[in-house]
Amino acid sequence: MNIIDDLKWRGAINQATDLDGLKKLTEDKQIALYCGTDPTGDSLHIGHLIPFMILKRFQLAGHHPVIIIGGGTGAIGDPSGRKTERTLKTESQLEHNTTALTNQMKKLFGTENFTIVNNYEWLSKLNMIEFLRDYGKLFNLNTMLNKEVVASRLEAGISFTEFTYQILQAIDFLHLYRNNDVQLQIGGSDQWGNITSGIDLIHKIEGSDTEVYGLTIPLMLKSDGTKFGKTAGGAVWLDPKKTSPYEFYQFWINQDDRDVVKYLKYFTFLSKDEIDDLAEKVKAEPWKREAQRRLAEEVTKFVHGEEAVKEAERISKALFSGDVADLSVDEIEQGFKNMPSVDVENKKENIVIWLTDNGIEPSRRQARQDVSNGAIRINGEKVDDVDAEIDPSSHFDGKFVIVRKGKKHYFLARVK
Ligand code: 485
Repeated sequence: MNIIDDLKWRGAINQATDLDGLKKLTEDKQIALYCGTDPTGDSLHIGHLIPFMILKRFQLAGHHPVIIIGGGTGAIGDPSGRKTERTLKTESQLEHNTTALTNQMKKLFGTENFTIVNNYEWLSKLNMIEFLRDYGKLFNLNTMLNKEVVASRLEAGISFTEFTYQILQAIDFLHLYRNNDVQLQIGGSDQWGNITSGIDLIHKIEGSDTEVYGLTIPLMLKSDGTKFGKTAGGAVWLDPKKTSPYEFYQFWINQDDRDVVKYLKYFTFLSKDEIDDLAEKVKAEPWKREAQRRLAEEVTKFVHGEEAVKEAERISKALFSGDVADLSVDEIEQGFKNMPSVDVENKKENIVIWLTDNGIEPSRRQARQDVSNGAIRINGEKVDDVDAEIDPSSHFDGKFVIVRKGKKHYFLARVK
């Protein structure tokens, strides 16, 4: 399937300057295309992933992706999609974030047939007279004021700095057109104004028949109306230190039946046939959650690698079955991050006293009852003798005791 038809089928196209022209161009030759991101943070989150996965789809189809990390534009701040003025980032913040983002991108795109550049390189060299004469003169104030991003901010106010942002992004597109043969820019729907600014600039400088295109991707919506990509703990990050691979995997496996097919189309490289097949399974046997499992596997594999998928599956299985004895210390840290935990002394103690004194059971009576009913498991083993002793140093390098009450309730005791 042609890449543009594939994107249409995936529902991944919001606005485009000339889709038929772009389809023809991508059929005729391998193109270079780009997407930019500003170093406002030191990790991407899954909201960013959509445009970058589309770049990846182009790469897999033989085209050449270019990524801009906006060290220059990030020093200014894109007003798109924001109601208020940004606080400027310091130079050292921008540098730190640029390095972190560059490393993440290299993990996703490899080194072959892929270019990553920082627009600080060329934007920082512009002097003001040149900026105003060579570029400023080509931007019509009315057109700039009419861009949705600016128009929506006029009442609350927008600084000259942020107002100028669209010119900088336009200069980037021109720079990449000239130096890297880039003919297409993609981005989220909030980037439409900036992308079309670039196309207008290229047409003015390079001639109106210059073949360049723009395409935006729709905002991801969830069927329950809540914001996509957020959990109770905040955004879902690609940095494994911010969102562990297990949490990442859990995020995908917990998606609603109503959303899962849409996400398979956006976040996996599975073919139409494979996704149609999974869609059938969501209808026929939703309780098996096969589509969700496949989604979690595929996205986790893309972002964190095959090993991380196995680890996440091992943790999920252990927590579900209760056979936690073989988990590693690192797997316990990941799997129990959002479960209740208590700090305990490294001291042997009777189980009833230990459970009560550490606040896992509300009273000795309740503790005794749960233990004798067989509802308590310690480190995966059922303990139903009220006289049993707990030795916190016996498992997991003496770091943890895992308590399970009933089928579902886990507590992590961290040994002091
Ligand atoms: O030449 C460019 C320089 C900078 C940018 C793009 C091209 C970044 C862009 N202005 C921007 O602010 N992007 C956002 C970011 O960096 O967080 C988000 C967009 C989103 C999607 C994502 O980047 O809000 O729609 O494009 C990749």
